[in-house]
Order: sequence, then C-alpha cells, then structure tokens
Amino acid sequence: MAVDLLLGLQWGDEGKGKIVDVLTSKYDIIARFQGGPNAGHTLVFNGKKHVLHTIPSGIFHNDTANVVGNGVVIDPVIFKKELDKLAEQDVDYKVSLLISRKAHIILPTHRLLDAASEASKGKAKIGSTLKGIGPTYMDKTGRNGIRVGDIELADWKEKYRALADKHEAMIAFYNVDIQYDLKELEAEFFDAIETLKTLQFIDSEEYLHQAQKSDKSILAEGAQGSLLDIDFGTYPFVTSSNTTAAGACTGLGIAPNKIGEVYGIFKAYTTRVGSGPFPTELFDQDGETMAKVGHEFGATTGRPRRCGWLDLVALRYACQVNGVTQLIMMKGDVLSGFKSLKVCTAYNYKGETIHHLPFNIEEKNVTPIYTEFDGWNEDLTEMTEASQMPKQLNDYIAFLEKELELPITIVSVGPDRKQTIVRK
Ligand code: 2SA
Ligand code: MG
Repeated sequence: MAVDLLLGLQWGDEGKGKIVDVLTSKYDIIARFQGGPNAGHTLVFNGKKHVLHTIPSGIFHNDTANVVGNGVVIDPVIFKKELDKLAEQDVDYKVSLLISRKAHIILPTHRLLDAASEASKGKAKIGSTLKGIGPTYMDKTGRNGIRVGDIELADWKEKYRALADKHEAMIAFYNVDIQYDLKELEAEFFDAIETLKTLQFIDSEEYLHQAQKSDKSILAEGAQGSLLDIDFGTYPFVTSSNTTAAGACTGLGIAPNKIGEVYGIFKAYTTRVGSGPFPTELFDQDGETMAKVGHEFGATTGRPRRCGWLDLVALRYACQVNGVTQLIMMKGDVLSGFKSLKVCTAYNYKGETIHHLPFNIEEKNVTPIYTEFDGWNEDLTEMTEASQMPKQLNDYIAFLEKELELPITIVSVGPDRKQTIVRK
C-alpha cells in the first residue's frame, strides 16, 4: 500500500498536528520523518489542548503505531517531558511509540552551540528555536553524530565525551556571553537517556517496509513548512532538514514510487516565526487582527508569529516541489469579519512581473501584486458542512483551486477535531 504524506506548504504552523489527528483513524501508522523539538504540533479535542514536539500526532489514538523516523533529531530531555505529559493523560505509549535506531540525538552542547551561533550573528540571526537543531544536523552530515542505536552500545559515553569536548571548544571560539553549567545539563541528559532506553527502538525502514508489504496504511507527518526546507526554503532563514516530500523518502526509507496522496496544508493567510523574508507580511491593523484572532504565537517558544496575506507565488512553488495531490485549508475562520481580503498572485521583481519564486525574495527586490476579494462576516467556527459556507468563502476557495490547479478537500474552521469540513 502506498504511503501518504502530509506536509506544511508555508513557513510552518499550518495546523499539521490537528489534521494528522483528524486523519489518524484512516491509518495504521503515523511516522515523523524530519525535524525535532523545534516543532510544535497542537491538537485540540475534548476541550483540551495538547502540544507535541517530537512525538507523532497519532499518539492519542490507541490503535495507531507512531514511528519517530531516522530523519528526526531527538532531544532526550524534551522527549522525556513529552512522555510525562502523555502519561498524565493515561496515554499508553510503551506499545505504540517506536523509535528509529538511526535517529540522531541532540546533546546539551548542541543546544548551547545553537545559542552561541545565534548570539554571534547579532541582527542577522536566523531566529532559531534554540533547540540545537542546526548543530545536530551539522554533526549528522559531518558524520560525527550520536544515534539512538549508539546508546545501546557499551562505549557510547566515550564518543559522547569526545564530541561534547569538541563542542565546548567551539562554543569558546564563538566568544559570546553564554552561561551554562554542563555538569547540571549532563545529569539531566543522562537521566533522560535512561528513560529513552525504556522505549522500543526499531530498524524503522525495515518496519515500514514490512508494514507496506502487509498492506498497512501509513501517513508520513512533516514538521515545519516547505519554505523552511534546507534546499528549497528561504535560505539561510530555514531549518536544517528537508521538510518537503523528498524528506519523507530519506527520513523514513520510503521509496519515491511508493508515495500515494500528498496532502498539502496551508493557512488561509500566511504566518512566519523567526527571521527572514516574507513578501506579503502586514504591519497594519489587518496583520494584528490575524495575529490576535488566530492566536499566532509559537507553540514551542511562545514567540509572536508575523502575519500577512496569502502568497500564491510561494504556495504554487511549494505544491510543485512536493507534488501535492490535494490541499487542506486551515484557519479560514480567522478571516471572518475582514471587509476585503487580498491574495498575492505574482511578484513585481526588480520592475518585472513574475509568477515564480526567485532566488532572492528580500523585500527590496520583491513587491507582491494582489487580487482583492470581498470578505465574509459569518462566524465559520460552528459549521460542519460545505453547504453552510458563505458565498464569499466559496469564491475565495474556487479562486485558489483554479490558481493552484488542485482541489481543496478539507477546510478547517477551528482548532478542535470537530471543526473540520470535508468538501469532496
Ligand atoms: P530551527 O530551530 O533551527 O529549526 O529554526 C530555524 C528556522 O525555522 C523556524 N522554525 C519554525 N517555524 C515555525 N514553527 C516552528 N515550530 C514552532 C511552532 C516554533 C515556535 O510550532 O510554533 O514555537 O517558535 C518552527 N521550528 C523552526 C524558526 O523560527 C527559524 O526561522
Ligand atoms: Mg507549529
């Protein structure tokens, strides 16, 4: 059976967690393929909010297996905290949570290196989540990393020491003011490693291969968004993994010809957290309204998210890179009450109209060209059927479908599982 993918098409926070949770009943296995505790996947059900960082969003369903793939980076300390939260809600993760031996481990010094690197950049900082993501992937591609499978081996602490010592020298090299007590951080780290060891480690590519052979249904869950992809995003203001469809192949060991549906999720407007270009960003009342009504704060760091109009140039690009087969539109409810809505359909790039994402989308090069739409006043949050949706919303959706040449099959009208309209 083919493996379906679910990916964010913007700069993250599109609502992947909610949709994975909604779709989970259709799947036997949910598998995360990249990123780590920089992600914040928010799920709301039974009136309660749950935020997951590293653990796949299928964990609240009893019959679903949840795989943390080889492409993921794991911080044992944060992972342990996530497990504690799940235990508080009586989620029995011991059976359903499976971790790839090939996933890399975030060390305390990776986090410190992230902080030192950001501090050294001053105003040019990436605005990372400070979770050690960049330095951990650097050690992975530099062939120095420590993997989950290593902690089962007798000599792994020697390897750890050598790497941590090297990191300390690198931190000193940055020559920035970072205070830390490594002994204390290590005590917490090694304690969390013991917790990690109580979980099921697997050779996840083999597990997923066998699952495919026995016709199990698998959904690969992305983190962050396509415009944060290390290759295709707004480099260098990106994360350090492939967030796009190809990342599911390398991050889980799934062959490209085994991919089925590619669900692409986007917000009805755009948000971004951290630094970097954002052509349709708003600095006015409209942007403030989106932030306020949409509760646009980072689910991991609490940072306010920047808001702006929907950018179809960027969205089209993301659909192409990912091979999206169907679209899911989130947070349409946040736009209720706007007199008019704008959608960016092209850029004025150095005086020329273009429809593709150029190498450099810095503000000084790019001015968005907008199409304007009438807004709607109806509250969407109680709607459950497509037939209840206001005409202006239908017009907005029809325009997006035409421009993107893809169907919008699900419209989400609130954070709760129940606030989900299936269109076709
Ligand atoms: P990092 O930490 O090295 O991956 O940061 C690099 C850039 O990637 C952005 N990034 C994110 N953007 C949106 N959402 C993310 N997850 C959290 C959330 C973020 C939060 O769900 O809200 O709580 O702040 C996420 N993770 C990484 C980051 O802002 C940098 O621009
Ligand atoms: Mg998020």
